[in-house]
Amino acid sequence: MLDAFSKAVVTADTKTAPIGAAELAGLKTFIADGNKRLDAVNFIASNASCIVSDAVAGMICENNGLIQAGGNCYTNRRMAACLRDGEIILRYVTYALLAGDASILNDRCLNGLKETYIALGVPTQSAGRAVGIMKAAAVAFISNTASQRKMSVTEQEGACASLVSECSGYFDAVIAAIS
Ligand SMILES: CCC1=C(C)/C(=C/C2=NC(=C\c3[nH]c(/C=C4\NC(=O)[C@H](C)[C@H]4CC)c(C)c3CCC(=O)O)/C(CCC(=O)O)=C2C)NC1=O
Repeated sequence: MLDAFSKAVVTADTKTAPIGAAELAGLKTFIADGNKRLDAVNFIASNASCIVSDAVAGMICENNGLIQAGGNCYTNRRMAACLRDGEIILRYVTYALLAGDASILNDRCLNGLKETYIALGVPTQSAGRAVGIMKAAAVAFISNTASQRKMSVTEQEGACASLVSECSGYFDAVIAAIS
């Protein structure tokens, strides 16, 4: 598992190079944006169950076959497994956002997930759709545009744009890994 700092060190070491000015500038931005990052992580994490249940409900609404006999969310056991997977994925995305690095998401959550899903008959396209809905919700929370749940923070126009795109990238990585 790496964070933005360890990543800079490991990357420099594999090139047997010193930490360069560009890497330091990147880390300075990481520190300067630290409070925004923590707010974003907190906002997603504290709304996690709402984000997950909304995404799974939306996915099922669009594809009712999932909860009918033969569907992969049919029976409470499978429905619970699906909601749990949504929570696991969202949790690892928030870890990556906190660390500013995707390695924990890749190593501990996505590694082998597609193979697991294929072996169990979990429809990866539907799983990708649920992740896509979670992405939209997380983006709304980071940019504080979730209509029903506004957080009281000092708002600067476009201030969280880079966090939005970074977090979107983690969700896109999940979708790519299971597609
Ligand atoms: C390290 C992190 C980690 C991950 C990522 C993880 C995923 C994971 N999801 C599983 C099952 C499952 N995952 C789903 C998920 C879904 N079915 C659908 O139709 C939807 C598309 C989707 C929800 C969005 C379902 C239904 C099962 C149970 C499948 C079965 O047993 O028939 C299983 C098999 C074992 C079990 O049932 O617990 C694993 C290992 N476990 C972990 O420990």
